[in-house]
Amino acid sequence: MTPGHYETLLLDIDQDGIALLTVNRPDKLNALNSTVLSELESTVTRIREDDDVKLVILTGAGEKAFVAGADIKELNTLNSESGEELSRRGQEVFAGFENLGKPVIALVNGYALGGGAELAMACHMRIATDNAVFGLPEVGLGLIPGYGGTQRLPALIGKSKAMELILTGGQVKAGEAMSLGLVNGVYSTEQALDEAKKLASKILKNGPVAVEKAIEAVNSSDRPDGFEKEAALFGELCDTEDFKEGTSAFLDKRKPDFKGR
Ligand code: CO8
Repeated sequence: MTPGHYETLLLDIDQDGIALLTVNRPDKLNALNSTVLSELESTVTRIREDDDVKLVILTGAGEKAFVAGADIKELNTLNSESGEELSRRGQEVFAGFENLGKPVIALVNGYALGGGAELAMACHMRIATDNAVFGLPEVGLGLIPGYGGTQRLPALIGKSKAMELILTGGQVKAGEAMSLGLVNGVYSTEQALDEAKKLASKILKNGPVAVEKAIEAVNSSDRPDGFEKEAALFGELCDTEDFKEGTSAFLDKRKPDFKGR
C-alpha cells in the first residue's frame, strides 16, 4: 500500500510494517470534524486489507494536542436525530480501530479531550507524552461522551473514577493517567515515538495470528461469552502453522520463524 493522500490525515508506513497515522489539523488541535471521521474510516479499511501493515501508531500533529475532541463548531448544529446518528457513526469508526485485527497504539502527545480521549481509549494501548492531558469535558457542553467514552472509560479505570471524571468533566495529567491504568507508559515528547516503536517491535516478534486472536479475546473480556470466545479462539490457533512453529522452535531451542498463518 502506498501512503494515501488525505486532507486531514498523514499516513507513513515503515519497513517493519508499522503505520504511523497522524490526525493532521494542528491549527484546530486536531479536532475531529466530519472529514477526519470519514478519512479515519477509509484508512481503517485500507490498513485492514493491507498485509504489509502489521501495527498502527495513531497520533496527532504538533506538540500541543493528540485530538482536542469532536469539532465543537459541527456539534453546535446537531439535533436529536443528527446527534444520535453522529454518535453511532463515531462509535463505528472507533470500533474499526478496536477490531482492526492488528494492534493499535495511541501515542497521546498532548490534549486528549472528549472525542480525542475516546479515540485513544478505542486503541489497544496508550503511550503518553509527559504533557498529555485526558478528559471528558462533554457535560460542560451540555452533552455526554458520545464516541464510546461512557463504556470504555469504566472498563479501563473502574466505574467509580470514571463516573467522577465524566460527571466533573475534570482532567487528568499523564502521571495520574498512568497510575489510573489509562496509559501504558509516559515519556518525554522526544522519546515517546521511539518508546511506542519499541513496544510495537516486542509485539511484532510474536505470532501475528496469535496477536490478532489475543486482541479479539481481550476485546471480549467484558462480554458474557468471553470465556467461550477464548476457548474457541485458542482452538482455532491450534490449527495454525504458527502454533506448530512456535512450539517446535521452543523444543528445538531456536527462535520461531512465524509466517502469519
Ligand atoms: N473543536 C473545534 N475547535 C477546537 C476544538 C474543538 N474540540 N479544540 C480546539 N479548537 C480550536 C480553537 O477553537 C482554536 O481555533 P481558532 O484559533 O480558530 O480560534 C484552536 O483550536 C486552538 O485552540 P485554543 O486557542 O482554544 O487553544 P488553547 O491552548 O487556548 O486551549 C484547549 C486548548 C484547552 C484544548 C481548548 O482548545 C479547548 O478547551 N478545546 C475544546 C476541548 C473540548 O471541549 N473537547 C470536547 C469536545 S466535545 C466532544 O468531543 C464530544 C465527543 C462525542 C461526540 C458525539 C457526537 C454526537
